[in-house]
Amino acid sequence: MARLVMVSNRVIDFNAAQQAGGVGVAIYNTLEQHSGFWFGWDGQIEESGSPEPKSITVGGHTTVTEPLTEPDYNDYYLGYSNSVLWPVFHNRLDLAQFEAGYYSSYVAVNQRFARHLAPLLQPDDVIWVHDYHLVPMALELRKLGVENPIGFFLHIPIGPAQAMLAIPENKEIARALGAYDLIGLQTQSDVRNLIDFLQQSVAGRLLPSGRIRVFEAELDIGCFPVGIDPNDFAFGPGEAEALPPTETGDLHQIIGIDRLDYTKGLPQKFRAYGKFLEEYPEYRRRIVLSQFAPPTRESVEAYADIKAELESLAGSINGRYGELDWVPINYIHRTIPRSELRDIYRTSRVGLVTPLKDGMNLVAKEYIASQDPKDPGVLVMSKFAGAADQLPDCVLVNPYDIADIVQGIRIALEMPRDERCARHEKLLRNVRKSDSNAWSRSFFSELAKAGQRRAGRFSKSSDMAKALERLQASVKKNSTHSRAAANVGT
Ligand code: GDG
Repeated sequence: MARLVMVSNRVIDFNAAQQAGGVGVAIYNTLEQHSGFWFGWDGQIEESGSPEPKSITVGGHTTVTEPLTEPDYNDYYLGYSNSVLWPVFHNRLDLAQFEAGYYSSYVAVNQRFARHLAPLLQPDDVIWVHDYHLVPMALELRKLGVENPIGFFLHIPIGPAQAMLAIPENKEIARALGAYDLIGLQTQSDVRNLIDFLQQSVAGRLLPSGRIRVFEAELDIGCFPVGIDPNDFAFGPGEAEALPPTETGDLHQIIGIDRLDYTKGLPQKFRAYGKFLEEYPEYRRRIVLSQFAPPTRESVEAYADIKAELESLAGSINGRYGELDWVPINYIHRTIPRSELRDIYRTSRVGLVTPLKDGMNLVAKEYIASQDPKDPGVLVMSKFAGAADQLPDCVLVNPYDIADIVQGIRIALEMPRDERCARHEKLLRNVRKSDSNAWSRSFFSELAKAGQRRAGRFSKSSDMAKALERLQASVKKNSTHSRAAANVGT
Protein backbone atom coordinates (compact mmCIF):
# COMPACT_ATOMS: atom_id res chain seq x y z
CA MET A 1 0.00 0.00 0.00
CA ALA A 2 1.17 3.55 -0.80
CA ARG A 3 2.72 5.42 2.11
CA LEU A 4 1.03 8.55 3.33
CA VAL A 5 3.43 11.37 4.12
CA MET A 6 1.77 13.98 6.30
CA VAL A 7 3.41 17.39 6.46
CA SER A 8 2.27 19.99 8.94
CA ASN A 9 3.84 22.88 10.77
CA ARG A 10 3.65 21.22 14.18
CA VAL A 11 4.10 17.51 14.74
CA ILE A 12 2.62 16.31 18.01
CA ASP A 13 4.56 14.14 20.37
CA PHE A 14 3.04 10.66 20.37
CA ASN A 15 4.32 10.21 23.93
CA ALA A 16 2.59 13.28 25.36
CA ALA A 17 -0.84 13.00 26.91
CA GLN A 18 -1.69 16.71 26.75
CA GLN A 19 -2.26 17.88 23.19
CA ALA A 20 -4.47 20.80 22.25
CA GLY A 21 -5.30 21.80 18.68
CA GLY A 22 -7.57 20.44 16.00
CA VAL A 23 -4.98 19.91 13.26
CA GLY A 24 -2.81 17.61 15.36
CA VAL A 25 -5.83 15.60 16.45
CA ALA A 26 -7.08 15.18 12.85
CA ILE A 27 -3.67 14.07 11.51
CA TYR A 28 -3.05 11.75 14.44
CA ASN A 29 -6.36 9.98 13.81
CA THR A 30 -5.51 9.55 10.10
CA LEU A 31 -2.05 8.13 10.75
CA GLU A 32 -3.66 5.49 12.96
CA GLN A 33 -5.13 4.09 9.70
CA HIS A 34 -2.18 4.43 7.28
CA SER A 35 1.47 3.52 6.95
CA GLY A 36 3.80 6.44 6.39
CA PHE A 37 5.32 9.21 8.45
CA TRP A 38 4.67 12.73 9.72
CA PHE A 39 7.07 15.55 8.90
CA GLY A 40 7.32 19.02 10.45
CA TRP A 41 8.42 21.14 13.41
CA ASP A 42 9.05 19.43 16.75
CA GLY A 43 8.01 22.50 18.77
CA GLN A 44 11.61 23.28 19.85
CA ILE A 45 13.25 26.65 19.25
CA GLU A 46 17.02 27.00 18.78
CA GLU A 47 18.74 30.34 19.11
CA SER A 48 20.37 30.01 15.66
CA GLY A 49 22.03 27.40 13.43
CA SER A 50 20.90 25.14 10.61
CA PRO A 51 18.28 22.71 11.90
CA GLU A 52 18.52 19.11 10.72
CA PRO A 53 15.65 16.59 10.69
CA LYS A 54 15.60 13.59 12.99
CA SER A 55 13.43 10.52 12.75
CA ILE A 56 11.76 8.83 15.73
CA THR A 57 9.45 5.84 15.79
CA VAL A 58 7.14 5.41 18.81
CA GLY A 59 4.63 2.55 18.93
CA GLY A 60 4.71 2.07 15.15
CA HIS A 61 4.35 5.80 14.36
CA THR A 62 7.25 7.55 12.67
CA THR A 63 7.81 11.26 12.88
CA VAL A 64 10.57 13.22 11.18
CA THR A 65 10.95 16.56 12.87
CA GLU A 66 13.27 19.50 13.17
CA PRO A 67 13.44 22.60 15.36
CA LEU A 68 12.89 26.18 14.23
CA THR A 69 15.49 28.85 14.84
CA GLU A 70 14.50 31.87 16.90
CA PRO A 71 14.25 34.09 13.78
CA ASP A 72 12.14 31.39 12.02
CA TYR A 73 9.86 31.22 15.01
CA ASN A 74 9.40 34.99 15.12
CA ASP A 75 9.01 35.67 11.39
CA TYR A 76 7.71 32.45 9.80
CA TYR A 77 5.52 31.18 12.67
CA LEU A 78 4.42 34.13 14.81
CA GLY A 79 4.91 36.60 11.95
CA TYR A 80 3.67 35.57 8.52
CA SER A 81 1.65 32.49 9.52
CA ASN A 82 -0.08 33.84 12.61
CA SER A 83 -0.03 37.61 12.23
CA VAL A 84 -0.79 37.76 8.50
CA LEU A 85 -2.41 34.59 7.13
CA TRP A 86 -4.39 33.54 10.24
CA PRO A 87 -6.17 36.91 10.71
CA VAL A 88 -6.76 37.48 6.98
CA PHE A 89 -8.12 33.98 6.38
CA HIS A 90 -10.49 34.58 9.33
CA ASN A 91 -11.46 37.92 7.77
CA ARG A 92 -9.80 40.00 10.51
CA LEU A 93 -7.85 42.47 8.38
CA ASP A 94 -7.82 44.82 11.35
CA LEU A 95 -5.43 42.46 13.16
CA ALA A 96 -3.12 41.64 10.24
CA GLN A 97 0.48 42.90 10.46
CA PHE A 98 1.86 43.12 6.96
CA GLU A 99 5.42 43.85 8.12
CA ALA A 100 8.13 43.54 5.53
CA GLY A 101 10.47 40.62 6.08
CA TYR A 102 7.97 38.08 7.32
CA TYR A 103 7.24 36.71 3.86
CA SER A 104 10.86 35.92 2.93
CA SER A 105 11.26 33.96 6.16
CA TYR A 106 7.97 32.14 5.48
CA VAL A 107 9.25 31.00 2.08
CA ALA A 108 12.72 30.18 3.44
CA VAL A 109 11.32 27.78 6.09
CA ASN A 110 9.13 26.10 3.47
CA GLN A 111 12.20 25.75 1.24
CA ARG A 112 14.19 24.17 4.05
CA PHE A 113 11.39 21.74 4.95
CA ALA A 114 11.10 20.77 1.25
CA ARG A 115 14.86 20.26 0.97
CA HIS A 116 14.85 17.96 4.00
CA LEU A 117 11.72 16.07 2.98
CA ALA A 118 12.51 15.41 -0.72
CA PRO A 119 15.28 12.83 -0.13
CA LEU A 120 12.97 10.81 2.17
CA LEU A 121 10.28 10.33 -0.49
CA GLN A 122 9.63 7.16 -2.48
CA PRO A 123 7.87 7.09 -5.88
CA ASP A 124 4.66 5.56 -4.42
CA ASP A 125 4.29 8.13 -1.65
CA VAL A 126 1.27 10.38 -1.47
CA ILE A 127 2.08 13.72 0.15
CA TRP A 128 -0.56 15.50 2.17
CA VAL A 129 0.34 18.99 3.36
CA HIS A 130 -1.67 20.71 6.09
CA ASP A 131 -2.59 24.28 6.77
CA TYR A 132 -1.66 27.85 6.10
CA HIS A 133 1.93 27.69 7.40
CA LEU A 134 2.91 25.53 4.43
CA VAL A 135 1.19 26.95 1.36
CA PRO A 136 4.48 27.13 -0.65
CA MET A 137 5.46 23.53 0.18
CA ALA A 138 4.29 21.91 -3.09
CA LEU A 139 5.92 24.56 -5.26
CA GLU A 140 9.20 24.08 -3.41
CA LEU A 141 9.00 20.28 -3.70
CA ARG A 142 8.22 20.53 -7.43
CA LYS A 143 11.28 22.76 -7.90
CA LEU A 144 13.32 19.89 -6.46
CA GLY A 145 11.85 17.48 -9.02
CA VAL A 146 9.24 15.78 -6.78
CA GLU A 147 6.43 14.50 -9.03
CA ASN A 148 4.35 12.58 -6.46
CA PRO A 149 0.72 13.56 -5.92
CA ILE A 150 0.64 16.46 -3.45
CA GLY A 151 -2.55 17.56 -1.73
CA PHE A 152 -3.20 20.48 0.58
CA PHE A 153 -5.86 20.67 3.27
CA LEU A 154 -6.70 23.99 4.81
CA HIS A 155 -8.10 23.57 8.33
CA ILE A 156 -9.12 27.21 8.65
CA PRO A 157 -11.63 29.17 6.56
CA ILE A 158 -10.79 31.14 3.43
CA GLY A 159 -11.71 34.78 3.74
CA PRO A 160 -13.69 36.55 1.03
CA ALA A 161 -11.60 37.45 -2.06
CA GLN A 162 -11.57 41.12 -1.04
CA ALA A 163 -9.79 40.23 2.21
CA MET A 164 -7.40 37.77 0.56
CA LEU A 165 -6.39 40.36 -2.06
CA ALA A 166 -5.21 42.64 0.76
CA ILE A 167 -2.26 40.30 1.38
CA PRO A 168 0.65 42.07 -0.34
CA GLU A 169 1.96 38.72 -1.64
CA ASN A 170 -1.47 37.46 -2.73
CA LYS A 171 -0.26 36.58 -6.24
CA GLU A 172 2.61 34.50 -4.87
CA ILE A 173 0.19 32.73 -2.51
CA ALA A 174 -2.21 32.01 -5.38
CA ARG A 175 0.57 30.70 -7.61
CA ALA A 176 1.84 28.47 -4.79
CA LEU A 177 -1.65 27.03 -4.29
CA GLY A 178 -1.68 26.21 -8.02
CA ALA A 179 1.23 23.78 -7.52
CA TYR A 180 -0.98 21.29 -5.64
CA ASP A 181 -2.95 18.52 -7.34
CA LEU A 182 -5.83 18.85 -4.91
CA ILE A 183 -6.88 21.45 -2.36
CA GLY A 184 -9.33 20.39 0.35
CA LEU A 185 -11.42 22.89 2.30
CA GLN A 186 -13.90 22.56 5.15
CA THR A 187 -17.07 24.00 3.57
CA GLN A 188 -18.66 24.86 0.23
CA SER A 189 -18.46 28.52 1.10
CA ASP A 190 -14.66 28.18 1.50
CA VAL A 191 -14.54 26.49 -1.92
CA ARG A 192 -16.40 29.45 -3.45
CA ASN A 193 -14.11 31.94 -1.72
CA LEU A 194 -10.98 30.18 -2.94
CA ILE A 195 -12.18 30.02 -6.54
CA ASP A 196 -13.11 33.69 -6.35
CA PHE A 197 -9.70 34.56 -4.99
CA LEU A 198 -7.81 32.58 -7.65
CA GLN A 199 -9.92 34.22 -10.35
CA GLN A 200 -9.31 37.72 -9.07
CA SER A 201 -5.69 37.39 -7.98
CA VAL A 202 -4.13 35.51 -10.87
CA ALA A 203 -6.95 35.28 -13.43
CA GLY A 204 -7.57 31.60 -12.56
CA ARG A 205 -10.00 29.98 -15.02
CA LEU A 206 -12.77 27.61 -13.99
CA LEU A 207 -12.77 24.74 -16.52
CA PRO A 208 -15.80 22.72 -17.65
CA SER A 209 -14.29 19.74 -15.77
CA GLY A 210 -14.78 21.70 -12.51
CA ARG A 211 -11.02 22.07 -12.11
CA ILE A 212 -9.35 25.43 -12.07
CA ARG A 213 -6.45 26.53 -14.21
CA VAL A 214 -3.82 28.71 -12.53
CA PHE A 215 -1.16 29.73 -15.05
CA GLU A 216 -0.10 26.44 -16.68
CA ALA A 217 -1.31 24.22 -13.78
CA GLU A 218 -4.73 22.61 -13.29
CA LEU A 219 -5.95 21.75 -9.83
CA ASP A 220 -8.94 20.22 -8.12
CA ILE A 221 -10.65 21.95 -5.22
CA GLY A 222 -13.11 20.10 -3.00
CA CYS A 223 -14.98 20.22 0.28
CA PHE A 224 -13.84 17.60 2.84
CA PRO A 225 -15.29 18.44 6.28
CA VAL A 226 -12.92 17.22 8.96
CA GLY A 227 -14.32 14.78 11.53
CA ILE A 228 -13.42 13.16 14.85
CA ASP A 229 -13.22 9.53 15.89
CA PRO A 230 -16.49 9.32 17.85
CA ASN A 231 -15.35 6.09 19.51
CA ASP A 232 -12.76 8.09 21.45
CA PHE A 233 -15.64 9.86 23.20
CA ALA A 234 -18.21 7.08 23.53
CA PHE A 235 -18.91 5.42 26.87
CA GLY A 236 -18.71 1.65 27.28
CA PRO A 237 -21.12 -0.32 29.49
CA GLY A 238 -20.97 0.85 33.10
CA GLU A 239 -18.34 3.58 32.40
CA ALA A 240 -20.73 6.51 32.78
CA GLU A 241 -22.01 5.32 36.14
CA ALA A 242 -18.67 6.18 37.71
CA LEU A 243 -19.09 9.87 36.82
CA PRO A 244 -20.46 12.52 39.15
CA PRO A 245 -24.13 13.31 38.37
CA THR A 246 -24.71 15.80 35.51
CA GLU A 247 -26.79 17.90 37.83
CA THR A 248 -25.62 18.47 41.37
CA GLY A 249 -28.94 19.25 43.00
CA ASP A 250 -30.29 21.85 40.63
CA LEU A 251 -26.89 23.00 39.31
CA HIS A 252 -26.20 22.69 35.55
CA GLN A 253 -22.78 22.98 34.00
CA ILE A 254 -22.32 24.90 30.73
CA ILE A 255 -19.02 23.94 29.10
CA GLY A 256 -16.73 25.87 26.78
CA ILE A 257 -13.41 24.48 25.49
CA ASP A 258 -11.55 26.74 23.08
CA ARG A 259 -7.93 27.66 22.51
CA LEU A 260 -7.53 31.20 23.78
CA ASP A 261 -7.88 32.76 20.33
CA TYR A 262 -9.65 35.93 19.21
CA THR A 263 -11.52 33.96 16.54
CA LYS A 264 -13.27 31.85 19.18
CA GLY A 265 -15.61 34.63 20.33
CA LEU A 266 -14.80 34.24 24.02
CA PRO A 267 -15.47 37.82 25.17
CA GLN A 268 -18.85 37.70 23.41
CA LYS A 269 -19.58 34.39 25.14
CA PHE A 270 -18.72 35.80 28.58
CA ARG A 271 -20.76 38.94 27.96
CA ALA A 272 -23.74 36.87 26.85
CA TYR A 273 -23.48 34.69 29.93
CA GLY A 274 -23.38 37.79 32.17
CA LYS A 275 -26.40 39.20 30.33
CA PHE A 276 -28.22 35.90 30.77
CA LEU A 277 -27.69 36.06 34.55
CA GLU A 278 -28.95 39.62 34.53
CA GLU A 279 -32.10 38.88 32.48
CA TYR A 280 -32.95 35.52 34.04
CA PRO A 281 -32.13 35.90 37.76
CA GLU A 282 -33.98 32.65 38.50
CA TYR A 283 -30.98 30.84 36.98
CA ARG A 284 -28.48 32.38 39.42
CA ARG A 285 -26.95 29.66 41.63
CA ARG A 286 -28.36 27.08 39.21
CA ILE A 287 -25.77 27.27 36.44
CA VAL A 288 -22.00 27.50 36.15
CA LEU A 289 -20.03 28.30 33.01
CA SER A 290 -16.78 26.31 33.00
CA GLN A 291 -14.56 27.74 30.31
CA PHE A 292 -11.28 25.98 29.53
CA ALA A 293 -9.07 28.19 27.38
CA PRO A 294 -5.61 26.64 26.89
CA PRO A 295 -2.90 29.17 26.00
CA THR A 296 -1.76 29.53 22.42
CA ARG A 297 0.62 31.89 20.51
CA GLU A 298 1.02 34.04 23.57
CA SER A 299 3.76 36.21 22.11
CA VAL A 300 1.40 37.62 19.46
CA GLU A 301 0.01 40.92 20.75
CA ALA A 302 -3.61 40.22 19.82
CA TYR A 303 -3.51 37.08 21.99
CA ALA A 304 -2.19 38.94 25.03
CA ASP A 305 -5.02 41.46 24.59
CA ILE A 306 -7.72 38.80 24.55
CA LYS A 307 -6.26 37.12 27.64
CA ALA A 308 -6.42 40.37 29.62
CA GLU A 309 -9.95 41.08 28.36
CA LEU A 310 -11.24 37.66 29.40
CA GLU A 311 -9.68 37.81 32.84
CA SER A 312 -11.33 41.13 33.42
CA LEU A 313 -14.72 39.96 32.14
CA ALA A 314 -14.70 36.77 34.22
CA GLY A 315 -13.66 38.79 37.27
CA SER A 316 -16.38 41.36 36.82
CA ILE A 317 -19.16 38.77 36.26
CA ASN A 318 -18.02 36.74 39.27
CA GLY A 319 -17.73 39.91 41.33
CA ARG A 320 -21.17 41.10 40.33
CA TYR A 321 -23.19 37.88 40.68
CA GLY A 322 -21.04 35.49 42.72
CA GLU A 323 -21.89 34.37 46.25
CA LEU A 324 -19.80 32.77 48.96
CA ASP A 325 -21.01 29.35 47.84
CA TRP A 326 -21.44 29.97 44.08
CA VAL A 327 -18.96 31.16 41.45
CA PRO A 328 -20.76 31.86 38.13
CA ILE A 329 -17.69 31.38 35.83
CA ASN A 330 -14.84 28.91 36.26
CA TYR A 331 -12.25 30.23 33.89
CA ILE A 332 -9.31 27.85 33.46
CA HIS A 333 -6.40 29.07 31.37
CA ARG A 334 -4.41 25.84 30.95
CA THR A 335 -4.35 22.69 28.88
CA ILE A 336 -6.20 19.75 30.35
CA PRO A 337 -5.26 16.12 29.62
CA ARG A 338 -7.12 14.73 26.60
CA SER A 339 -8.23 11.75 28.68
CA GLU A 340 -10.37 14.10 30.81
CA LEU A 341 -12.26 15.80 27.99
CA ARG A 342 -14.87 13.10 27.46
CA ASP A 343 -16.02 13.12 31.09
CA ILE A 344 -16.15 16.91 31.19
CA TYR A 345 -18.33 17.02 28.06
CA ARG A 346 -20.57 14.26 29.38
CA THR A 347 -21.25 15.96 32.70
CA SER A 348 -22.16 19.27 31.04
CA ARG A 349 -25.77 20.06 30.30
CA VAL A 350 -24.91 22.65 27.63
CA GLY A 351 -21.98 22.85 25.19
CA LEU A 352 -21.41 26.51 24.33
CA VAL A 353 -19.30 26.97 21.19
CA THR A 354 -19.49 30.49 19.78
CA PRO A 355 -16.58 31.23 17.41
CA LEU A 356 -16.85 34.37 15.30
CA LYS A 357 -15.41 32.25 12.48
CA ASP A 358 -14.04 28.72 12.54
CA GLY A 359 -12.90 26.32 9.84
CA MET A 360 -14.85 23.44 11.37
CA ASN A 361 -14.75 23.18 15.21
CA LEU A 362 -14.01 19.74 16.55
CA VAL A 363 -15.07 20.59 20.10
CA ALA A 364 -18.70 20.72 18.91
CA LYS A 365 -18.43 17.21 17.47
CA GLU A 366 -16.63 15.89 20.55
CA TYR A 367 -19.36 17.29 22.80
CA ILE A 368 -22.07 15.49 20.79
CA ALA A 369 -20.14 12.20 20.71
CA SER A 370 -19.74 12.26 24.53
CA GLN A 371 -23.42 12.68 25.43
CA ASP A 372 -25.76 10.12 26.92
CA PRO A 373 -28.27 9.38 24.11
CA LYS A 374 -31.00 8.86 26.74
CA ASP A 375 -30.41 12.18 28.47
CA PRO A 376 -28.17 14.29 26.25
CA GLY A 377 -26.96 17.82 26.76
CA VAL A 378 -27.62 20.53 24.18
CA LEU A 379 -25.07 22.06 21.82
CA VAL A 380 -25.38 25.82 21.31
CA MET A 381 -23.18 26.73 18.37
CA SER A 382 -22.18 29.68 16.23
CA LYS A 383 -23.67 29.69 12.76
CA PHE A 384 -20.20 30.80 11.55
CA ALA A 385 -18.43 27.58 12.56
CA GLY A 386 -17.86 25.27 9.57
CA ALA A 387 -19.54 22.54 11.64
CA ALA A 388 -22.86 24.42 11.43
CA ASP A 389 -23.37 23.07 7.86
CA GLN A 390 -23.26 19.52 9.16
CA LEU A 391 -25.02 20.02 12.50
CA PRO A 392 -28.19 22.01 11.78
CA ASP A 393 -30.03 20.32 14.67
CA CYS A 394 -28.03 22.07 17.36
CA VAL A 395 -29.16 25.47 18.64
CA LEU A 396 -27.53 27.83 16.14
CA VAL A 397 -26.75 31.39 17.22
CA ASN A 398 -25.19 34.52 15.79
CA PRO A 399 -22.03 34.97 17.90
CA TYR A 400 -21.94 38.74 17.27
CA ASP A 401 -25.42 39.15 18.70
CA ILE A 402 -25.30 38.89 22.51
CA ALA A 403 -29.11 38.74 22.74
CA ASP A 404 -29.16 35.77 20.37
CA ILE A 405 -26.61 33.86 22.46
CA VAL A 406 -28.66 34.68 25.59
CA GLN A 407 -31.72 33.13 23.95
CA GLY A 408 -29.64 30.14 22.80
CA ILE A 409 -28.60 29.47 26.42
CA ARG A 410 -32.22 29.79 27.60
CA ILE A 411 -33.54 27.45 24.89
CA ALA A 412 -30.86 24.88 25.72
CA LEU A 413 -31.54 24.97 29.47
CA GLU A 414 -35.30 24.73 29.00
CA MET A 415 -35.33 22.11 26.25
CA PRO A 416 -37.47 19.10 27.22
CA ARG A 417 -35.81 15.71 27.30
CA ASP A 418 -37.72 14.33 24.26
CA GLU A 419 -36.55 17.15 22.08
CA ARG A 420 -32.98 16.87 23.39
CA CYS A 421 -32.97 13.16 22.52
CA ALA A 422 -34.46 13.67 19.07
CA ARG A 423 -31.99 16.40 18.15
CA HIS A 424 -29.05 14.50 19.59
CA GLU A 425 -29.87 11.39 17.57
CA LYS A 426 -29.66 13.35 14.32
CA LEU A 427 -26.53 15.19 15.40
CA LEU A 428 -24.74 12.00 16.43
CA ARG A 429 -25.67 10.35 13.15
CA ASN A 430 -23.99 13.19 11.26
CA VAL A 431 -20.90 13.15 13.48
CA ARG A 432 -20.56 9.40 12.92
CA LYS A 433 -21.20 9.56 9.17
CA SER A 434 -18.60 12.26 8.67
CA ASP A 435 -15.92 10.95 11.03
CA SER A 436 -12.14 11.30 10.76
CA ASN A 437 -11.92 8.07 8.81
CA ALA A 438 -14.39 9.28 6.16
CA TRP A 439 -12.49 12.57 5.93
CA SER A 440 -9.07 11.05 5.30
CA ARG A 441 -10.41 8.28 3.05
CA SER A 442 -12.23 10.69 0.76
CA PHE A 443 -9.32 13.13 0.57
CA PHE A 444 -6.76 10.38 -0.03
CA SER A 445 -8.82 8.81 -2.77
CA GLU A 446 -9.44 12.15 -4.56
CA LEU A 447 -5.76 12.93 -4.29
CA ALA A 448 -4.83 9.63 -5.88
CA LYS A 449 -7.17 10.43 -8.79
CA ALA A 450 -5.82 13.95 -9.15
CA GLY A 451 -2.29 12.50 -9.11
CA GLN A 452 -3.25 10.14 -11.89
CA ARG A 453 -4.50 12.97 -14.07
CA ARG A 454 -1.16 14.61 -13.56
CA ALA A 455 0.63 11.39 -14.53
CA GLY A 456 -1.15 11.60 -17.90
CA ARG A 457 1.73 13.89 -18.74
CA PHE A 458 4.22 11.04 -18.21
CA SER A 459 4.75 8.15 -20.60
CA LYS A 460 2.97 4.92 -19.65
CA SER A 461 6.27 3.22 -18.90
CA SER A 462 7.66 5.87 -16.53
CA ASP A 463 8.28 5.00 -12.88
CA MET A 464 5.78 7.62 -11.79
CA ALA A 465 2.96 6.25 -13.99
CA LYS A 466 3.58 2.75 -12.61
CA ALA A 467 3.67 4.01 -9.05
CA LEU A 468 0.36 5.80 -9.55
CA GLU A 469 -1.27 2.70 -10.99
CA ARG A 470 -0.21 0.83 -7.84
CA LEU A 471 -1.51 3.69 -5.71
CA GLN A 472 -4.90 3.69 -7.44
CA ALA A 473 -5.18 -0.07 -6.88
CA SER A 474 -4.31 0.29 -3.19
CA VAL A 475 -6.85 3.10 -2.70
CA LYS A 476 -9.60 0.90 -4.18
CA LYS A 477 -8.62 -1.97 -1.91
CA ASN A 478 -8.38 0.26 1.14
CA SER A 479 -11.71 1.99 0.58
CA THR A 480 -13.57 -1.33 0.22
CA HIS A 481 -11.94 -2.48 3.42
CA SER A 482 -12.76 0.74 5.30
CA ARG A 483 -16.38 0.80 4.18
CA ALA A 484 -16.85 -2.70 5.53
CA ALA A 485 -15.22 -1.72 8.82
CA ALA A 486 -17.34 1.44 9.09
CA ASN A 487 -20.56 -0.59 8.85
CA VAL A 488 -19.79 -2.43 12.07
CA GLY A 489 -21.75 -0.88 14.92
CA THR A 490 -23.97 1.36 12.79
C1 GDG B 1 -8.23 24.15 13.68
C2 GDG B 1 -9.32 25.05 13.10
C3 GDG B 1 -10.73 23.02 12.75
C4 GDG B 1 -8.84 22.04 23.22
N1 GDG B 1 -8.49 22.37 24.47
C5 GDG B 1 -7.84 21.32 24.96
C6 GDG B 1 -7.80 20.33 23.99
N2 GDG B 1 -8.42 20.80 22.93
C7 GDG B 1 -8.65 20.04 21.70
C8 GDG B 1 -10.11 19.82 21.46
C9 GDG B 1 -10.14 19.65 19.94
C10 GDG B 1 -9.00 20.55 19.51
O1 GDG B 1 -8.15 20.76 20.61
C11 GDG B 1 -9.51 21.92 19.06
O2 GDG B 1 -10.03 21.79 17.79
P1 GDG B 1 -10.98 22.88 17.14
O3 GDG B 1 -11.46 22.32 15.87
O4 GDG B 1 -12.08 23.16 18.08
O5 GDG B 1 -10.11 24.20 16.95
P2 GDG B 1 -8.61 24.61 16.43
O6 GDG B 1 -7.56 24.18 17.38
O7 GDG B 1 -8.68 26.07 16.18
O8 GDG B 1 -8.41 23.82 15.06
C12 GDG B 1 -10.67 24.43 13.35
C13 GDG B 1 -9.55 22.20 13.21
O9 GDG B 1 -8.31 22.88 12.97
C14 GDG B 1 -9.48 20.83 12.51
O10 GDG B 1 -9.50 20.95 11.13
O11 GDG B 1 -11.90 22.38 13.19
O12 GDG B 1 -11.68 25.22 12.76
O13 GDG B 1 -9.25 26.36 13.66
O14 GDG B 1 -9.84 18.33 19.58
O15 GDG B 1 -10.54 18.72 22.17
N3 GDG B 1 -7.22 19.15 24.18
C15 GDG B 1 -6.62 18.93 25.37
N4 GDG B 1 -6.62 19.86 26.37
C16 GDG B 1 -7.21 21.07 26.20
O16 GDG B 1 -7.19 21.90 27.13
N5 GDG B 1 -6.03 17.77 25.59
